[in-house]
Amino acid sequence: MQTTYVMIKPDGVQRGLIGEIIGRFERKGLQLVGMKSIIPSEEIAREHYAVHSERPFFPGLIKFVTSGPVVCMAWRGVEAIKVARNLIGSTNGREAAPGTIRGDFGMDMGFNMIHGSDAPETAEFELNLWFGDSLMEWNQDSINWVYEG
Ligand code: D4T
Repeated sequence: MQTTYVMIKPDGVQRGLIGEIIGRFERKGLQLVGMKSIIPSEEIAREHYAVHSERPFFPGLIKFVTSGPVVCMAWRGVEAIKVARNLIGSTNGREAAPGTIRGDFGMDMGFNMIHGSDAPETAEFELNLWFGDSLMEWNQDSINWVYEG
């Protein structure tokens, strides 16, 4: 099992898409092991996007992600990182495949509604950054009807 960090960004919250987005992860068969809504501090936003700190879009990205509430989530499942990225779709909503979150609701590169970890190391870093050690360990009975063996 893998756990991945997923975050609905301020544009997704502003547009009233929280329920729609969470429902897609839930219906897919992933297990929710962490969730909270906060207005991110500049400090945590800068850490989260540190890899982009030298890029020209960095200041705008930090301003955007700290502009209002985000929904932080941790989803668990077999290959959860890839599964979540597939549900999310490619970065630019205009090019993202229909059926994906960005493909169905997005028209922009910066306002792309949602973030998902892109590798195991990133997931570990991001889960620790946003949740520390507060993830929930629990048995979801329906899992027996999600995976065959
Ligand atoms: P995140 O990290 O938010 O899940 O998005 P992606 O993994 O799909 O895309 P990314 O890391 O390349 O970009 C991070 C974040 O920066 C915004 N962005 C990106 C932007 O505003 N302008 C740009 O040119 C790029 C490349 C969008 C997502």
